Amino acid sequence: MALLVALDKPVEPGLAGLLCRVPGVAGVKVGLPAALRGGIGWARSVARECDGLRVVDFKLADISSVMASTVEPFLGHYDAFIAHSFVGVEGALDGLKSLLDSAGAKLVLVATMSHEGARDVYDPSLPLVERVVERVDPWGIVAPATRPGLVSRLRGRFPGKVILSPGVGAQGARPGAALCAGADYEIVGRSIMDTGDPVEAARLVAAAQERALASCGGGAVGGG
Ligand code: BMP
Repeated sequence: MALLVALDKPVEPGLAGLLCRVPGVAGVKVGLPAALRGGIGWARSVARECDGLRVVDFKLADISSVMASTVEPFLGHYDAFIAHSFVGVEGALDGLKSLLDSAGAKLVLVATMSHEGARDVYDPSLPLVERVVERVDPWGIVAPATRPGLVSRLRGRFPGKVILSPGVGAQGARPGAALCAGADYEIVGRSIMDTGDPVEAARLVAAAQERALASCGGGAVGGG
């Protein structure tokens, strides 16, 4: 179970549930454009349909009180929340982490990103980001499937953290590339959702992950 389907547009009722039941699909990640267009009620209905890992991805980057009020409507409905690491600890990630801990929810910090522009600021800042990760102690980190070397580096640095890797499919990485480098989950959006049959597309991506893992000698994935 190593595939997280990224919902960046609202989907029809029932589809999230079908996707979550595809073998190999671990859960869904709801992005800001989907939540803005679908609304909080839609996002909660997605969470009710899917009994896998449910992640809210608003890439939070603000002071803690604002991040707290952003996540509050989703607490009790979603399992994990993604925030940027560059906002730092005091007055920002410390408060968010405490809130999520007290609500029984998980924090995921972006370590670096999958697009080319991540080389401008995020990549050179990786040593600083790693220090933030050490201090905040999130459940998981985001690392790019497009650059599996960085996934390996972060896996070595943080053996106990769950690694979520976007960039498979539309951004060019092949299914399994990040899993073979040490990620627990690959996040896949458009190459599943922008097809005529997202359920079948998810099945195909999950099967491709399995084949890649078999050939790189990867073991059970989808840690938590
Ligand atoms: P797609 O498979 O369509 O490229 O979507 C990737 C998903 O992963 C999007 O929801 C995006 O917000 C997210 N993502 C990313 O692409 N790169 C990152 O570095 C971090 C992300 O969360």
